[in-house]
Amino acid sequence: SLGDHRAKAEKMFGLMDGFLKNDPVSLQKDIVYHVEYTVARSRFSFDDFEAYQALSHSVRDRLIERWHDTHQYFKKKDPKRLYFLSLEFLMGCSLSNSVINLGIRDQYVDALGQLGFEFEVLAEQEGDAALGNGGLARLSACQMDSLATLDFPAWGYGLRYQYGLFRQIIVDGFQHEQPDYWLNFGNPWEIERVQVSYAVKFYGTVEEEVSNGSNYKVWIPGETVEAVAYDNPIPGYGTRNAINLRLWAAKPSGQYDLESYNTGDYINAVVNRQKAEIISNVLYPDDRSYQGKELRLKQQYFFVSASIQDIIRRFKDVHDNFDEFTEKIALQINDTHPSLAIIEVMRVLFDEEHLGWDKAWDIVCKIFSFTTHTVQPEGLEKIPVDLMGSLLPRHLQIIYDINYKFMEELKKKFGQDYSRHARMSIVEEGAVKSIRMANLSIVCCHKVNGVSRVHFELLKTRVFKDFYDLWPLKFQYKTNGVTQRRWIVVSNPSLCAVISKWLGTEAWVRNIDLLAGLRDYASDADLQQEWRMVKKINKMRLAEYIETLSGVKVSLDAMFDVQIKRIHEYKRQLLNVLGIIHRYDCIKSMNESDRRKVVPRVCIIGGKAAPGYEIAKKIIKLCHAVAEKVNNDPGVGDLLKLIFIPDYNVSVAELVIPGSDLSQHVSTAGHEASGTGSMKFLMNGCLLLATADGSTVEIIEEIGADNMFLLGARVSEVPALRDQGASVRVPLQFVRVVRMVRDGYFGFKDYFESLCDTVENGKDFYLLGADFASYLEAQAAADLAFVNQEKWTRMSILSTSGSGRFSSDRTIEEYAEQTWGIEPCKCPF
Ligand code: BZD
Repeated sequence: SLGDHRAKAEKMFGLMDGFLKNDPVSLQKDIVYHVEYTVARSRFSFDDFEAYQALSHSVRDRLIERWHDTHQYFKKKDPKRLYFLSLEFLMGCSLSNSVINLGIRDQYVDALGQLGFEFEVLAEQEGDAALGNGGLARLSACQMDSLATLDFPAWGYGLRYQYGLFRQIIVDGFQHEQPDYWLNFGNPWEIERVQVSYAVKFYGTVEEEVSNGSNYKVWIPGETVEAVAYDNPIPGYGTRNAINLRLWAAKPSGQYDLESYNTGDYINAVVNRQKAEIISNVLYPDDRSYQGKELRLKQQYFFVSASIQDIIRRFKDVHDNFDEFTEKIALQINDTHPSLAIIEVMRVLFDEEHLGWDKAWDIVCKIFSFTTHTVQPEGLEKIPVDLMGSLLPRHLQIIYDINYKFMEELKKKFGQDYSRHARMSIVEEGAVKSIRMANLSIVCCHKVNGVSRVHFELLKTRVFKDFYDLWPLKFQYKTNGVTQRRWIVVSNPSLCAVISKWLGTEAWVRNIDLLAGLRDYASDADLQQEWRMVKKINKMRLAEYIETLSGVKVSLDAMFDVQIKRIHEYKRQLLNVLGIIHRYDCIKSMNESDRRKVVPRVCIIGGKAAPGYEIAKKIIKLCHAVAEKVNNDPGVGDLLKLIFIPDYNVSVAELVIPGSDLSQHVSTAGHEASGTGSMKFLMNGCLLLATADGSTVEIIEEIGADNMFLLGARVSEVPALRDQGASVRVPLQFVRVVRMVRDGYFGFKDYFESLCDTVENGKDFYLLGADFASYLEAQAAADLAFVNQEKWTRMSILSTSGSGRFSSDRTIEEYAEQTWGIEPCKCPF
């Protein structure tokens, strides 16, 4: 009975000593306890990795307490919840972030110090959780941090890949990919929930069934796989709230095919069951192009189906009908990758809950919103109809039904404008008939968000023009943001201390607008000196890392000029390398007195190329070929160094960003939907050398064009330049540096030929030649500014102080109010 249950719960609670304590002795006891009993090593003999494991488990215990309380509290209050669905999350490391958000870092540093351990050394034992590709995936992680910190009742849902994004290793300057089996040594940050599991169905047929005098469709699946939950607590900063990121892993289903067992082929039957796990095995490493692959579609539906079952189960725990569904649930889909969720909810409400089409449709249209991260129409997801029909036969029918009604609506509105109907249809006719997932999402969601103002303009005028004309109010944008907790507090403790000292408060960690207060001191000599000191410390850390990696010693007096991001033609790492070649060429031809005026540079490039992206891989090889020549040229010395940092990931970014002076964001205008790396550099007081693309346009408004180095054609100028083709004006320096590569000045003449072809003879789609002169000018302006350290430091302080708008806290507040309609639900301390 309930009374018994309560008595039991009270008795159990009485056995606990209240909440875990955070004084040094309690922490030490906990750590030693975990060494002995969790890691199962003797407390007299364990290494740094085992100490890290024990430490993590003691932090995890504290996370779990808050996470339990938060969910108890959410359950009691039953607020409208946000469910954030994303196929990718780039969480990076958890230890440092957790202790900072829990507010117990100093206590741990002390406790460990007394045991003879250094917190930082143990933290380095942790490996990155890299369950995503690039900007989209890191954005999800930043947004989870903000959702928790701002006390929003939110859940994240995703896929627990066994292999995260591949590890990049460089052999003779070429990229090779190695599997990232990140779970090899266990993962203390997750909680396996074997009892939280759902059956996910695939294939099979659809049959008619009569129930209560009505006809219903019943899906008879051909295969069933079990989804098991792994929960990852996400602690907020300065709050007791800790929300949940639930990742699904595929396991063989509880039900099994009796027949194969009865035929006596026991071994094969077991082996076949095991194949179910393949679904959550590996992350697709392509961050743009979409191929209609069956496994990818399976991954999408697998995670969507499990999440929707979980969400509906939670709702039904406290509600006995669906009347309040739309007041309690908001579902956000991160790009179109989880858009099958829309159809799945429709299927469950219509086929299983028998709500009737209109009611089910009405609910669906009220709860879903989606954000697109793409600029290129070619980048939009399409799923071949044959594939959809075989894997998810009932979903395909529902998509057709939705499309039929939508086409009827279009006819009423636009009459016989068939080309418009064809453009807007969810189903694309053609050689391969496919489902356009973006069209599907726009039709079914109540809001479609872009990720920057420029992106929004492109959506309205190009990518989704027809839809914008039909439903202008559906379209909005929320400029992306990043979390200052990870990108300043965790990764740049020295800067964090200086900021808090000068603002006289740590409140900016939760209220980023306060950073603007630094503006008043931008020219203050004392702040400037402290600011430069911080930069120096961070450059030292980075220089040490570079030396360990590459054996190259770099000068701390040089300007550290950094470009780190996925390698793409549109991001124009090639423009950067050609600029470096030009610089090298100039230095070589200088006399001694001119050389004394050169501002020394350490050029740092890092990023992964998708495994099948040939040109991107050639850009990586070119970086290495140029580095080999430049770094070993005794005539150049410290004036120029080029370093390629291998295996770029979140942790590498945490080290590199604070140590950079200048960072490059030089995409061809109109190609970067937003860009979030620039925001992290901005927060850390690194100056930007950038094109007026994506979020940069808004950064200019915040810090002023004279506090950065702008270059290149604008979005509006790009089409005309493209039309000029081979007759576009290209400076002689450009012709010369490309010629050097073509002629084999850096070796590998034949290999680089096709790379050179992408920027010459009228084929320079990304306009490297057209922007080259402007690029060199911007670089020269950066040199000039760097010589005047007072001016530079002032620009740097103004960059940090103007970065407030680019906190994900602001982005999330906007989503909460304008898109999701959710409110904070703060768990009492
Ligand atoms: O999303 C990126 C955009 O290119 C950036 O401009 C933007 O800042 C961020 C965040 O909004 N897009 C991606 O990162 N896209 C992917 O990673 C991706 C992954 C799988 C399939 C398609 C795209």
